[in-house]
Amino acid sequence: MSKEDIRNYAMNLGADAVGFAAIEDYQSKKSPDPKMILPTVKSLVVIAYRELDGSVESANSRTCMSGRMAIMELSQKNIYLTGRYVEDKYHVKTAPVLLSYPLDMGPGVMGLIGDLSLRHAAVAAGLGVFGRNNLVLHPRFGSRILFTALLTELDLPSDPPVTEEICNDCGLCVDNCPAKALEVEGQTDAMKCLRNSQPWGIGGAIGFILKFTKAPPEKQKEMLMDPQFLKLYQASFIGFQYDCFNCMASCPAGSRL
Ligand code: B12
Ligand code: SF4
Ligand code: SF4
Repeated sequence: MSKEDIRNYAMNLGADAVGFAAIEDYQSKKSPDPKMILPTVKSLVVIAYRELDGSVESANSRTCMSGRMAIMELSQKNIYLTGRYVEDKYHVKTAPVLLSYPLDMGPGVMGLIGDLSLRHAAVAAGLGVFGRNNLVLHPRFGSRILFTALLTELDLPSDPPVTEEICNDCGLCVDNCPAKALEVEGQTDAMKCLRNSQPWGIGGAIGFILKFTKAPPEKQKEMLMDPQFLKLYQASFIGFQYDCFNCMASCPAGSRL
């Protein structure tokens, strides 16, 4: 009863799919215990949004990122509204996990492990299965889907898992990864992916600062007018900016394509 009510509520806000997982069905070896987020957690509500095909496939990286930022904004608002709806109606606590960040930037983790693995949460909530690209493939939207989650104190059973084969093992994701980050099955080389997909991320900023501090004053002036600095400046207020969507865009899975 509460599952359908919550699903309808989130779908009416503009989500593309909603799934539920009992907390014991969420298994992600490398991730922290979800009780670190909400000690009394009993279930996860996983809310999914599809990427626009035209933004994911665009050769203009600003267009790709515009589509992503639009989902970030919608999903951020919706996770709050859904959490507030569940708290008010069912008198339980809820805690949100957003699309990508904030992330734990502490030693040993350095932004590479989320507080909750949204891919494993999505699989446990019956929203899809892992593909060769290490993304979760949804039966209808394929790889072009993103997740947020709400931890709740509601005692809810998991939705049935997806049992159909969605990944057809065509290898297009592997071949189209410019960083060669998907060569080993079941493992994304995070550093190779990061260098290629987030050139204006932390690595880029550290590299620029190191060069800048060693440069003579005249060179420093030049460096501040360089497109590299201007892009880093933009990233400093926009947030992480992805420059590569190839493993999503090249994947033919999903019946809409
Ligand atoms: C940190 C991070 C990254 C890091 C990766 C670090 C890592 N090893 O996971 C970097 C920067 C490299 C990255 C890249 C990308 N990311 Co990212 N990322 C995250 C984030 C914030 C945390 C992930 C995490 O906690 N990983 C640590 C643990 C869980 O990973 P792991 O146990 O080692 O599992 C890995 C493998 O073992 C394998 N795996 C695990 N179990 C199984 C089971 C089977 C059967 C198989 C085949 C594989 C497999 O999958 C994982 C990939 O390395 C999540 C959001 C979130 N909170 O979950 C988004 C997220 C995973 N990213 C996402 C996306 C879309 C991307 C990119 C396409 C970039 C972009 N343009 O958006 C690329 C794709 C890279 C790829 N093909 O794997 C989406 C994935 C959506 C989906 N449909 O699956 C997420 C869920 C964001 C979201 N809210 O939707 N990301
Ligand atoms: S985002 Fe780009 S670099 Fe990273 S794994 Fe996907 S295709 Fe490769
Ligand atoms: S591109 Fe092909 S091999 Fe890669 S995940 Fe999609 S269907 Fe699977």
